[in-house]
Amino acid sequence: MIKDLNAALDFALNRGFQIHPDALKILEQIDVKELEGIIRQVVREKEKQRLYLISQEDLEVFLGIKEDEELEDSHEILFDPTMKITFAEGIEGFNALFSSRYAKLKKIMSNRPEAKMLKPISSSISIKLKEEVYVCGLVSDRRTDRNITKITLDDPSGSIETIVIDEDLQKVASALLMDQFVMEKIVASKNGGFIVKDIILPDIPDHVANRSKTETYALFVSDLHIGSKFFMEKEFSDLILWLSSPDPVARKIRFMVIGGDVVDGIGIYPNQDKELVALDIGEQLRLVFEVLDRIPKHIKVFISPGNHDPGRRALPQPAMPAKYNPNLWGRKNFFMIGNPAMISLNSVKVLIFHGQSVDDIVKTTPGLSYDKPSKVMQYLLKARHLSPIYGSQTPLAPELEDFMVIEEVPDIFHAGHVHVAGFDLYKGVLIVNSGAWQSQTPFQVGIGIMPTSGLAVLVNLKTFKVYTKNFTSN
Ligand code: D5M
Ligand code: FE
Ligand code: ZN
Repeated sequence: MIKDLNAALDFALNRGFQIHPDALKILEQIDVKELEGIIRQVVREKEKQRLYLISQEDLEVFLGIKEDEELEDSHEILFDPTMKITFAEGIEGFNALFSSRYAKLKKIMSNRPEAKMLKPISSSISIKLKEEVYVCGLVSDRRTDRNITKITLDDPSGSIETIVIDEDLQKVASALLMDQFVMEKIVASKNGGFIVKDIILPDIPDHVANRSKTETYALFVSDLHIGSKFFMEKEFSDLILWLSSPDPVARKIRFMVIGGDVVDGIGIYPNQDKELVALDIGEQLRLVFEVLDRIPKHIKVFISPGNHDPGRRALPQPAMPAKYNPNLWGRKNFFMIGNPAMISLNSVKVLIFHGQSVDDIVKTTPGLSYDKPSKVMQYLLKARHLSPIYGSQTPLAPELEDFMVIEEVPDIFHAGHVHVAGFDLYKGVLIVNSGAWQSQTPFQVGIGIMPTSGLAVLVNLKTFKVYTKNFTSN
């Protein structure tokens, strides 16, 4: 017995480990047949952490003989569009949508000191020469001719064309998105035009994030694309297995957020059927449940849809309908929510948005690209809107209220969609793009997108430290 113990210990000692006498006492109790396997696994875990002492606690945690510290796991769904969607029709709906956008963003802007000098556009048109005023509205036109940029703003009272001459301001102007809300300081010039002196975005103030009292972790994933030949079934299954392992981080996970594109869907892009393993949405969702059902029940899972998921395409999207997947709706620790949604995890406010609008923004904005999705997400925070551009690739529904306005500043802003992971801290808000669990598709090969696939993103909700764990073999 002692001989076997010594042989097993040699494995650790030869790798530079020390073993605490209290740990030794535990090891002496263990069945010899299992001893070597246990020591090898503990050594592997500790080497990853670069800690070379095996303590009593390590073994207690590994063997599951120690109770976990009390980890708080309270949640609240603060905003979910599912029950608010009205399916308003036609032009009337869009008028209401844009009035709502204007009103909500003007209210956000009214916290700024300049807002005291705001004037409706209709009365700004008759300001005296050299008089300065502030106007705000939605960008309805932007054009650059030679050295000047012209921006047209609309508010409920009217429309005004303004002229940007200053070089630095032109840079700001060139990044403005169509239908985005801005405030401008303007002055009337001699020839009857209005010269822009300043461009102010709603933006977020410096933010002190809410934190969890305990070191509870949240796992962020998106873009599984289950049903696609390129869904990384092995890697994702390994992730789910790991959730039940004795790994000290895995043991602290109480929340999992899935940010859309859970399935690959049907008829989402031309000739998609050639890249599918399941040709029916019900079958794809059956596979989803088969995979997610293995998540341990002490983890609360929040499932939000993306552009590949069933429900409706236009934003905001309702939660995936129960008719396709009653099991997902029935599971006690699963929460089916819409896109976007805001949830609270131990008081930490998490804004979940699949990220469809990133495509339109990257296309029209100099300096933003697919390889830095967190910078695009930062721009959304500055615009205080998740999908400003109307009439491009991202469909917006003619709701009576604009649910895409970022009314409340989140503590964590999570998106996916572009299949490239990225993190950032902007004014105290943690920005997370969680990559994908789908390997590079032929389409992505064609346009040169190298996805970040198989990377689990974990956030310690007390410290806001981000951890990643790579589940691919390379
Ligand atoms: O989108 C994944 C990423 O790939 C996202 O940035 C859009 C881009 N994408 C995907 N399909 C197309 C087509 N057909 N045209 C242009 N861009 C595309 P996902 O939502 O996972 O499909
Ligand atoms: Fe996707
Ligand atoms: Zn997507």
